[in-house]
Amino acid sequence: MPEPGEFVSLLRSEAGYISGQALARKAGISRSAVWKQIKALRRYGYTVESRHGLGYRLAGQTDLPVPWELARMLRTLFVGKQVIFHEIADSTQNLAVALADKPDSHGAVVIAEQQKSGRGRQKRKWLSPKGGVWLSVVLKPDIPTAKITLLPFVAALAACDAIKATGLDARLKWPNDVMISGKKVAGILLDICAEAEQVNYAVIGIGINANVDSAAITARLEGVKITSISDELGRSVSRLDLVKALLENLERYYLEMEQSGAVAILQKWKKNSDMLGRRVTVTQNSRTVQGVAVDVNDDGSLLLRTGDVDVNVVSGDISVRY
Ligand code: BT5
Repeated sequence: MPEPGEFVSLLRSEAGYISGQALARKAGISRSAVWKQIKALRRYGYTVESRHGLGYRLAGQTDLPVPWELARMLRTLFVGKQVIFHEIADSTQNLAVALADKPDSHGAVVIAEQQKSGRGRQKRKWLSPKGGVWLSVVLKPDIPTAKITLLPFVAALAACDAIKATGLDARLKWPNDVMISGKKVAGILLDICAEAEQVNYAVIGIGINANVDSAAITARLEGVKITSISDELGRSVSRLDLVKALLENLERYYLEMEQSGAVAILQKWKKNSDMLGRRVTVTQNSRTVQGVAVDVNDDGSLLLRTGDVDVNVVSGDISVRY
């Protein structure tokens, strides 16, 4: 049985209709197997027209980030050379962590159309209905363990750029949320396996509310302001184009971090953020601290001015007063 990617390229190579018989011959499969392949392509989001007496014609592309389409489109050196796609998964993060132990998994990407148990930071839940972009990337960075805190900044910057390419004004909020008009549109998660000096692997999880109904998500969360690309634009975007941009940006910023270090990445991060200089409330577990967000230090921690005292905040959630 040919892979869906091989079958779709057979259809794509035809200018017009191709008969079921000719398709069966070219693919080396039976007529009923052709029908199964057509049904599978439609499930993956392709429009395949069928006309009595003429056969089949590929009339519309998929918008799903399936591996064979990404393989045609991605201009990267290592990110996304291996892509695993699931229509439904518990969490792409868990699947990618399992993959990370394998050799040659540097740059491997696990994508799900829907997640049943998407994870946020600190064991929080990440709601992941159909329509979103939910993916995890395995990275084996050649950087000291102390610098690993920069990876989420690299990923947030990549997501922010990809969302901006759809025409929206996306901004970054410390530590690594992507926001539109003060509402969260994307989040980043980092899992690492490291020794004192050396990182064995890192898995970066990226969740983007692409074509999801943010009201339906908000209804299941308390007091969290969220949005989606489709709600902001008033139309759907291609998840395939979004993932292509995201992975290409991720590789570009990752290489920049390896070559030029923290400062260049953090400078770009700060340029895309509008929270520096503003009053913020930091929540760490049940403790809250208020102050002015003065800067992001070279290790990624937040420099917070409370009265006359400057403190470094390493982790936490912040709300910004605009
Ligand atoms: C994050 O956590 O923002 C990290 C999210 C990472 C998700 C990706 S999807 C692919 C990969 N596989 C996974 O299983 N996870 C990663 P945090 O900052 O802790 O935010 C979590 C909080 O955001 C939750 O407690 C909710 O309040 C809120 N939330 C849940 N689902 C959301 C959604 N779809 N959009 C916006 N906010 C959401």
